[in-house]
Amino acid sequence: MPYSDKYWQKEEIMPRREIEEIQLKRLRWVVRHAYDNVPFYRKKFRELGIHPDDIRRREDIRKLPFTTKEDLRENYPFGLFAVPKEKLVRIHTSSGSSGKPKVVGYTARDLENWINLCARCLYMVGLRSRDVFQNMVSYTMFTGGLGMHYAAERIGAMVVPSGTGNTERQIQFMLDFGTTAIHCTPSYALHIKEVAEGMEIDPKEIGLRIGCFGAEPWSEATRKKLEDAFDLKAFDSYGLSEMNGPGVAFECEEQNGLHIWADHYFIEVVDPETGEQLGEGEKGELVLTPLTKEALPLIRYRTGDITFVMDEEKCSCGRTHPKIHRIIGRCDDMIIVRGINVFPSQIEHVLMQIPEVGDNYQVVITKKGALDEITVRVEVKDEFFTGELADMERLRRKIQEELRKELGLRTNVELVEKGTLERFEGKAKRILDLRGEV
Ligand code: DLL
Repeated sequence: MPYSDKYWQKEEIMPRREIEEIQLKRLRWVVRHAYDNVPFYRKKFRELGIHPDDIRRREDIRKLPFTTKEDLRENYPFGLFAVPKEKLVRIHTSSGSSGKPKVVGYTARDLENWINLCARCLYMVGLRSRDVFQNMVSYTMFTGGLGMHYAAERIGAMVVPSGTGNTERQIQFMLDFGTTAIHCTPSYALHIKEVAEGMEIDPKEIGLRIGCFGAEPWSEATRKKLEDAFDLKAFDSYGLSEMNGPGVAFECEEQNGLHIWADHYFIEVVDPETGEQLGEGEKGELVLTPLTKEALPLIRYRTGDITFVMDEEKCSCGRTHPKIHRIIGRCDDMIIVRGINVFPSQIEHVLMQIPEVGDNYQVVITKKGALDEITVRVEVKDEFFTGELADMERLRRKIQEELRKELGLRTNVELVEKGTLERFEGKAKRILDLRGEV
């Protein structure tokens, strides 16, 4: 049994040099595996005049081609798989914004590795066998449900597989079963808080200790809001279906950056425009190569997620794996207004610090002539909704000013009553891009 109250894995604390040795060994394996078993890669490698034997040092990864989301879609469903179908034991999909979903597959060994990595994450944030873990994400094609479910079981926690929806019942379960840890998107956690308050239950009374929140960008201000409301510690969880699902990177007790498991993923950050590799501390697109995946060995996969690798210094938790900054946004979520780049997470960060602002907002992007305009629709907390026009105008200007200070540009702000905007059980869709509309 790899997990117990007294044990954590030696892989988490081994010297960086050893991690790098493992990386090289596994990189060479995965490149050879892809070349031998995926015609797509053999063709690409030949076009570039490279061969798996050319990978002698870790730096040689730069010689390899990137793999994109489009490559996965174009090879729908199983075109990039490296094993025959009878070796697969499960598939999941990731629904993109358009077209065919991306299909990802697992051999029995892939599943073992994945469960183990997710268990590492949960153990890292303090989940133990005495905990009750309520898993409030979708259990179907989304990787978040089954991925974390098996990991919490492996630690020996009692799992409540409640999935999404029926929020009042979720809260009742928490109270009845003595839930101590929850897993959901941060936007669903905000919704749970609101519903609990509506049921006249103080979220603090539920008795939660640990919140694992991920699958979408969220901000430091939202963390504070959730921690204060539920009296728990909130940890950021990052992953993507193409790299198994959750369990790629996770915050430790320090809550300052996410440890990314370098014995299973080779990490690069590149300039999204040029593909050039960037150094530590430089913000760019995260590129990942899974080092142990048998079913789907994607080489230099462009995640589309913006972050940077944090300083080398050893983390106070003792783990030696590098850390990435919380995801700042996705390349395709970036809004460019009058030459200024804006990520929705920056808007969220400002709004969640303003006491009068409720938990829900929406960002509408429109075109006025040649220029893009941002309108931020904000729900006002009941207790601040006075109905007095002058009060509302004062608040509107205040929000506009706070946003201007952070973003460096003027936005339109529209105040709406609590309950006006859509609530989310999974990943929130807070951006409404109307630029394509006439
Ligand atoms: O969202 C896997 C997951 C499940 C992660 C549960 C964490 C918890 P996909 O549906 O394939 O997989 O979506 C992956 O979601 O490329 C990011 O853009 C975004 N994302 C995931 N986690 C975070 C996070 C799952 N912590 C895509 N912060 C990724 C910001 C995140 N964005």
